[in-house]
Amino acid sequence: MVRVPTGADLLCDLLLEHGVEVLFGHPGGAILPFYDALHRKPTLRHILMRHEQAAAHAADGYSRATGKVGVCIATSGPGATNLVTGLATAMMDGVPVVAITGQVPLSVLGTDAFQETDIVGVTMPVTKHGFQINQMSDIPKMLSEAFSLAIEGRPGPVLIDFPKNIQAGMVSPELMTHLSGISLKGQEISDQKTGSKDRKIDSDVFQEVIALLDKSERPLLMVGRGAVEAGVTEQIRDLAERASLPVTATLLGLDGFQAEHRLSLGLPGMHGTERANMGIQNADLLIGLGCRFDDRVIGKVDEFAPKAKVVAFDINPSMPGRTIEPDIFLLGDLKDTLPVFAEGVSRKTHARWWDELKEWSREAEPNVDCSLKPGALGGRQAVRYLTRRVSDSDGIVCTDVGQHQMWVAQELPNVAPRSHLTSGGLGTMGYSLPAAIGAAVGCPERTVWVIAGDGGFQMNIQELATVVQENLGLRIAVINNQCLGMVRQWQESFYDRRYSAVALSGPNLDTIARAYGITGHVVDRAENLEEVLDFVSTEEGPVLLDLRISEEENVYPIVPSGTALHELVKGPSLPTEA
Ligand SMILES: Cc1ncc(C[n+]2csc(CCOP(=O)(O)OP(=O)(O)O)c2C)c(N)n1
Repeated sequence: MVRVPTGADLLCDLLLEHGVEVLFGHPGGAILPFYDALHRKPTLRHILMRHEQAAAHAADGYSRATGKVGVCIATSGPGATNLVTGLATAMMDGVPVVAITGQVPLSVLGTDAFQETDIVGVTMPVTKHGFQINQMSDIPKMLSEAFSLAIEGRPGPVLIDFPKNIQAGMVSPELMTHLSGISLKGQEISDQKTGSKDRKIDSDVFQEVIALLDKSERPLLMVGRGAVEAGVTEQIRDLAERASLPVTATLLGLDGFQAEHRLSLGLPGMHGTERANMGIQNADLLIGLGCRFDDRVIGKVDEFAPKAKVVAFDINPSMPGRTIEPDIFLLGDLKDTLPVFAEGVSRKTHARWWDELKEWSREAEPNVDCSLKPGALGGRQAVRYLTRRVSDSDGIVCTDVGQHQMWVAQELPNVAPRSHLTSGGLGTMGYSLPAAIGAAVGCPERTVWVIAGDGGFQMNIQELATVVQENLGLRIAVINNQCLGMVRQWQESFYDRRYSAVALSGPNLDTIARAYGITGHVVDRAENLEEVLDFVSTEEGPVLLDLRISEEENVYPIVPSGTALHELVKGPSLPTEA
């Protein structure tokens, strides 16, 4: 007997047609018909996450690592609301994610039914759009629109709320016939992403920018995640090399420009290098490529790049005026705009500018000794050797939020695009482990590393079970300072050492790892680090390193809030001589 497909079957088929291979989710009552349909679709892989927040982060990590749209699934009510932080994280960083939530049947919608939440309303500010399916015929159209919207312009999350009765309802023969005439191939969707060909490119503006660069004596490029998302990192390197342009890559653009390239100035902003920050403050032309000039990058807004004309290439029409007003704004996908600009750029050496830049340190903390001579393990030291392993393994690194995140940003050597995953805009603790799950599922051939703080790691620690169940060979390193390090640092520096609610006691992560069936190692001495890293690098994984460091180490440089980039504090103030 031929089985009449349900709305949920139809959704599964359409997901496959859109090129979806994997979903990250957690089931529940209002999404059961969908999970039942999934049971009939073995080609659609489902990863059972232990928490819906983690499902959203995993979809986000999958997308950042692969360049495809990540998909997450949750039930109605608490399942759906648990997605919110993950969606907000993806929204802030421009990551294309489609979230599908179960909803109570239409017949009881609006009655405070069991597990009913207006999730489209709740997520409105943290998604590009939310759809609620109201009838069977909405399914193909809304799914198609959701996938288009997620990748169109500045990418971001889109939500589809799917009432249970429509999931379970039968698709009419008329709708089936109608659908068989429509092609919804994923290819068409990805074509739309590059489909800005009919956007008029105003060549006068490009000529103006080219002329500005030609005249400029102290130019500087700032690369953001937009460049990674647009896939133009090689063109940026060629452009920079041709005109000897200094390049600073933001936290989310770190994998958009090789850190060890001779033209790299390092990270800009709050924990940026002296060379990058002083470069920005002294540049006469600053060209942003797919970066949104966020407050952590620009410091005191009125004193940001005071000598520079600022040019911003961005896909988001609402970028100008949010934090800064660029002198010239070039709206469009970098894929389209960068070649037009790059074509007109001529060869230069900017030798004098480079002499000036080299006076400022490229290293974050040049005076910190990171050699592995016997002694207590340090945070920067641990991160330096870990990130080398990431680079040597051509790996992907996912970080959490806090001091360790900044050490990674400062220490990360060359990595390929889509290899540094972190929550930059929202700064979401708990991001790293689930994002790494998404990355490992999307890129099974690559080594995926997690570098987390002990605070953030515990926010999604339950996902160790997912790692084991899915047999993902993650290398997990927890930089364990037994406290909420970054908050402690701020309390030390800006609240006169009044430490409030920052001490974390336990748990023993090594024992926790073992409870999940993961090998754990504790390192607290510098001289033991390399040996353990050698072991970890050759292990199949998963493996967890509990790297114990002092709680007192701070991240430098720092541009204190409300100050300008040139007011960066280079290191702890040295004790005054008696
Ligand atoms: C979900 C969430 N809650 C709170 C914060 C505020 N916050 C920022 S950094 C930080 C401390 C992080 O501590 P830990 O994870 O141990 O990392 P460390 O700074 O020690 O490297 C906190 C609480 C946040 N960013 N995200």
